[in-house]
Amino acid sequence: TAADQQMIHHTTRKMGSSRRAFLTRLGRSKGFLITDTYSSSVTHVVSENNSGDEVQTWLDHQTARDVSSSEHLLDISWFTESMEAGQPVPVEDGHRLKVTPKQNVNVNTIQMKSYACQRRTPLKHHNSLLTEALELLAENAGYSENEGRSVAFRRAASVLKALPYRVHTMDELKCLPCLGDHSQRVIKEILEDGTSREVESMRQSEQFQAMKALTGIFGVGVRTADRWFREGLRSPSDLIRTGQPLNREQQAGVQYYDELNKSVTKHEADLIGDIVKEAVGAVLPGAEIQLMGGFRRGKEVGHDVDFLITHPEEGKEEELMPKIISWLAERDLLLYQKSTRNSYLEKKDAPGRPPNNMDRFERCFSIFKLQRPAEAAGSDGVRPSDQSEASNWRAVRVDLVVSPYSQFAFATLGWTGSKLFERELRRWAGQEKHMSLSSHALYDSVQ
Ligand code: 8GT
Ligand code: MN
Repeated sequence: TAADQQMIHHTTRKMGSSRRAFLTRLGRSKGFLITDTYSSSVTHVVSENNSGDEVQTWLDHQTARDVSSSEHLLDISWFTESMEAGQPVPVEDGHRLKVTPKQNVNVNTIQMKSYACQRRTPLKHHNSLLTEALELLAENAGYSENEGRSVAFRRAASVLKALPYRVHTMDELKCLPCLGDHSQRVIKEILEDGTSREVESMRQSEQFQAMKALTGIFGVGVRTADRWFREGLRSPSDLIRTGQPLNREQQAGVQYYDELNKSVTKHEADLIGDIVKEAVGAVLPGAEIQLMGGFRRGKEVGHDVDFLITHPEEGKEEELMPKIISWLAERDLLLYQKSTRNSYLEKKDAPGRPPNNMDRFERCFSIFKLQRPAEAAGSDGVRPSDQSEASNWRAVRVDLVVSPYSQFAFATLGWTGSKLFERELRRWAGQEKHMSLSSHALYDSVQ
């Protein structure tokens, strides 16, 4: 038998579906593992009456394909011989489909789905030079409160991330969705000159840098940053120097500015996870916690750490947050915290709907005081110069969210991100499926 071998019948117009079904049944009856859809664990791709190039092109367009995939591309003769033998016969040259060595891949036929949630978007991809430029434009559009433009640039970047190859010419982009004129102009510039003048001058501009610095303060949104910019302020130190009135959140943001702008590692996220687990376990045994956001997607660094907390017995999770916070505060683990109650529970004075993508869960925005490992904080060793004298801890932004068990699946989906992916998922649900998706539920909009 061939339990460790996987195959797929590559079907096109040339291998009809009934023939394919027959061969699949036959193979399976002999213990061959045959998949209905392509995945990166497939080892043998079998086709009938297709040229090697056709099969290769088809393979290149499979989003499940790893860059490192190397399957046998085989003619049906290998399959029929294997059927007769009752086991996979050794692959010989005669079985192999001939593939023309690639020079210029014919990429114009690529099938790129138009919603980000329908595609695989790997963290490591082939077009970072282009996507970084487009994401910078998105960031800048966000600073002028131009949400639509910002999302358009992010969508364009996301399409390029999904491409299984590096883009070399504009021709290769012809059939791709979501690439607006402006994005194309910038891509063209970078392909031709290696860099885009528009993007570079924006990156250097005083306004962009000031907005980045000011919105980089915890508790400061675009509107506030923009007002400060127009008043001539450029950085957190300008706020202190001129004695700007700051709310409690912003004060913490300015106080821990440098630390909060250093990325959080997965290791640090896990350490914080252990602390939160201990806190939750102490105040409500049986409660469950889950690491969310970028780390759940496999990122190695992030700007904060997100946790979702629930309890299998519906209702037990109510009022859990204040208890967790007291437990943490008593142990001097919090530098700042602000909780909001579950807004479904405050019927009387609650506003109609929370803004846009905010949900109604009980939530805590906090800054954790995370102990550094002993050697890093040691008094005699060499210390990183940017670390303050006596500090044996660092500040880390942490978001805690509590969800009732019945909504946990939706909350998990909604808090995994990325922001664009979530947005596209909701858009796809609404436009294509006529359903309404939130972090609380999925509704059929018609029924
Ligand atoms: P990071 O590495 O920069 O932290 O990246 P991230 O973890 O992907 O981003 P994040 O800003 O920490 O957001 C984590 C997830 O939570 C994202 O999917 C984002 O859409 C989601 N999120 C919020 N606020 C809210 C909210 O109020 N409701 C819901 N449902 N999701 C939210 O950031
Ligand atoms: Mn996050």
